[in-house]
This record gives sequence, C-alpha cells and structure tokens, in this order.
Amino acid sequence: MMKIQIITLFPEMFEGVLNTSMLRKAQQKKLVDYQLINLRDFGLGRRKTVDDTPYGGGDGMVLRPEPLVEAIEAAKQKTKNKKQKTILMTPRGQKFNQAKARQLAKLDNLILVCGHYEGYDERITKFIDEQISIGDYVLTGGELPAMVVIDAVTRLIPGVLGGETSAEVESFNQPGVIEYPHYTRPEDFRGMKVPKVLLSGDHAKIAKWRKSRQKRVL
Ligand code: 4H4
Repeated sequence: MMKIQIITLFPEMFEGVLNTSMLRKAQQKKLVDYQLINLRDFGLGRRKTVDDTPYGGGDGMVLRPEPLVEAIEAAKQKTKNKKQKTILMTPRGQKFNQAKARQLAKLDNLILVCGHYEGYDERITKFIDEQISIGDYVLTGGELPAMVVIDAVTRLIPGVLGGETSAEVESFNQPGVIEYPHYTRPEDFRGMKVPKVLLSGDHAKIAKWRKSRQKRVL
C-alpha cells in the first residue's frame, strides 16, 4: 500500500479533499494511506516556533530548518528501507506533469513538504530529494500544490480507478489519455444535437470517432 505523508502547518486544509470521492475510496480500499504531519508539533520551545526573521534583513519571516528537518526525519522513520522520495512543493521547482505523476506513483512512500509564503531556510534542501512546482504562479502555501500531486498520483495507483465495464477499466488504464467528448440524454438540447455516429450503433465507427477525438497527456 502506498503511503503519502504530508508535512504542513495547515493539516485541516486536507481533510475535505482526502476524505471525498476517489481519494476517500482509495483509502477505504487500502490502496493508499495518507498521513498528515503538523509542522507545528515540531516547533521550538513553549511557543512551538517554526519561523524567524531573515538573516541579512528584509521583510517577512522564514521557516526555520530545525522543525522542518525534524518533521522530515520523523516521516522517514516510518518507512525505512523502502522506495521513497521527499518532495518540496515550491514555485521554483521542476514543473509537475503526467510523466512525473507516473514516476511518483511507483514509489512505496512519498513525503510532501508544503513550502510556505514565508519561504524556508535553504539548508533544508539537503534533506529534500526533489523540488516540484505545479505551475508558474505564486500561491500562499504549498498545500494546494500538494493536493494536486496527491490527486494525480493516487489515481494512477492500480485499482484506484476501478471502472465498471472492461472498456472503462481499459480507458481508465490509459492514464495519459484525456477522454473523448461525452454525450448523454437528451438527443437534442436547445438545438444542439448528439453526433449522429454515437447513435448509429456501429461500434467500430464509434471507436474510430472517439479515438480521433482523444487528447493525449504526455
Ligand atoms: C514561496 C510563495 C515564497 C511566496 C511561496 C514566496 C507553489 C507552486 C507555490 C508558497 C510558496 C508558494 N508550490 N507550486 N506554484 N515570499 N508555493 O506557489 O518569495 O513571495 O508549488 S515569496
């Protein structure tokens, strides 16, 4: 069973996403185990401090290395000697794509560190295997990026996308293919008709039409 550990200051952000629909079902089927690790638990002193002012001056605060590295080490403790990667979500990271999702889905354990608008002490990167960005825009935290990675990786775990028919399993199992356009009742919606080929009952012709309309995701 794949384990995905998430180190975050805002674990509550994940509750809804991880416990809804496919991600919830994947947990129920014991295909994946999500573990939320609250960075605050590794904070320093009575006040559980996790950040401090930047050396060299400047505005804002920077996440201190001790809490982050202790949280990473605690996460690693749980999956010694297994295929695992520690990933930092950051706008400066390598662009996330389907190929990367497929690569990560093969691991036994994934540790996702949610970067923060405050930035982090550069020395933590010694404990990080890869830095990933979900796109060239700046968010307030790495939590939404972590959810994107979790969603894209979880759906690739064998057994998560259990289709009803063999055709559905087949199409789901081509994770790099974004499906052809779909239609359902009514046949005529405000003058917009369903493509005739789909009403023909000619399965070869329908398959050909669908293949011609599929979009591949690299
Ligand atoms: C870091 C925001 C630093 C602002 C961040 C600054 C992404 C992304 C992201 C929280 C981090 C932001 N993470 N893909 N895109 N202080 N994370 O935007 O330099 O303005 O993964 S700062």
